[in-house]
Amino acid sequence: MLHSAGRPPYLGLALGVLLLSGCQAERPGPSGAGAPTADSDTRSAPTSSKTSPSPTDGGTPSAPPDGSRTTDSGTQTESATESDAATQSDAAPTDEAQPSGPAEQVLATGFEVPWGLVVLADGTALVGERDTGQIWRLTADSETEILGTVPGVVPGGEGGLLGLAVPEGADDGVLYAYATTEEDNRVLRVDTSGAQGSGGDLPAETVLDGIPKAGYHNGGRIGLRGLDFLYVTTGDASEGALSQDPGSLGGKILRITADGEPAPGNPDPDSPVWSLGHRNVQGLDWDEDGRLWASEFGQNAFDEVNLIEPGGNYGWPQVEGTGGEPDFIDPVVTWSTSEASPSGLAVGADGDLYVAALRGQSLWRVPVDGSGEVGEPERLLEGDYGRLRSVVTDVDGRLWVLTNNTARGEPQEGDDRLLLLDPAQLGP
Ligand SMILES: [Ca+2]
Repeated sequence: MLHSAGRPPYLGLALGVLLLSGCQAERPGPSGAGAPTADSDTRSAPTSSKTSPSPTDGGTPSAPPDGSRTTDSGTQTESATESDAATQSDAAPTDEAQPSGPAEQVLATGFEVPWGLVVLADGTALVGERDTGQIWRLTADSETEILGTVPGVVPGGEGGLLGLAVPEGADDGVLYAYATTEEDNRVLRVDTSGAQGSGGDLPAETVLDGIPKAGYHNGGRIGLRGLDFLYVTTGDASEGALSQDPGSLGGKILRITADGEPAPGNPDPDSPVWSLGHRNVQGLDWDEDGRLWASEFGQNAFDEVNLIEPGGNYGWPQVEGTGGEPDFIDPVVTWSTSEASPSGLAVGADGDLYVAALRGQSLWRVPVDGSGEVGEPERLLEGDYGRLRSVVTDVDGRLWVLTNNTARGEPQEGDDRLLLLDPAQLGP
């Protein structure tokens, strides 16, 4: 189990490792010492690390969004309105900014386009890399190793190895993965029980296939409730009409059994569709009362957080943001796309929502009261770590966050990183 008081033991081991890795002149590729058994991989493992305590002015929240929105030109992809010129290159990195206060620790550095993140009850983290299809394991005692590779992943655009999920309480090496393949997006069940850290292909079987894929809007998050049902977020694959088509798996939140069948209790018992009218959902989590919250990329103007109801229609492509139309369910939170572009979402131990923003380069905290009413979002870590991809709450209520600067944006030395945050210490 994780230590509920004080830092976990591995944090103390890591400072020197970061300093060593900071001297290296080249990337890409995870650097470092901590590791490895990655003998079949030319890269070394991501480095377990910890930043030096050099607080900056980062983390001071800016004003929450108000009613005056700016509208960007162009369709929003995960970063379409950013400069994509700064995609990952072999060039030496610029000086690394190391924003870190007592509320934050950098657990590992050097991931290449990380996306999926699972934190197990024993403090082990699994991190999937979108384009390599590799899964890294960071153990609670600071060991970082490559677990293996999900077979059949065909990265392209925003597609690749995306969300990961492990059934609560399972101890048999079952890992669910959302992956873009040659034909489609699909949910795979990966067997990690025999993984020896060799980096080779992991055994995998298809749970659900036929989810539309495209360069943009692949969705990709998997949520699990207990051991039984998988909730899968999909995107419209750049074809908005799919979102309103109940026969398409695109632009939906799906609810399926471990065998890929429509889960008992679905609105249409013969369909895996749980909710529809989504553009590109990449974050979801449940609160203590069982409410399902999901984050969604908007197009030009409004990103969304939605409270998901079974059978609910969330409006895309007819409505972006708040439309007030009776047939559609309006979001409970909207941001301008420049403020957010929200990928991962986690419900914190405090019941608030934490949303990892790519373009907004922030962690947004959305207060939620006991009745499910949301308050004004609060912007945390603005710009401190660049683009943020994923956020997970662990059993001790801490937040684990993956950055996303090696795919787009402006990678700094050490990117991409796995962060550990104490939400109680974040903010003003
Ligand atoms: Ca909507």
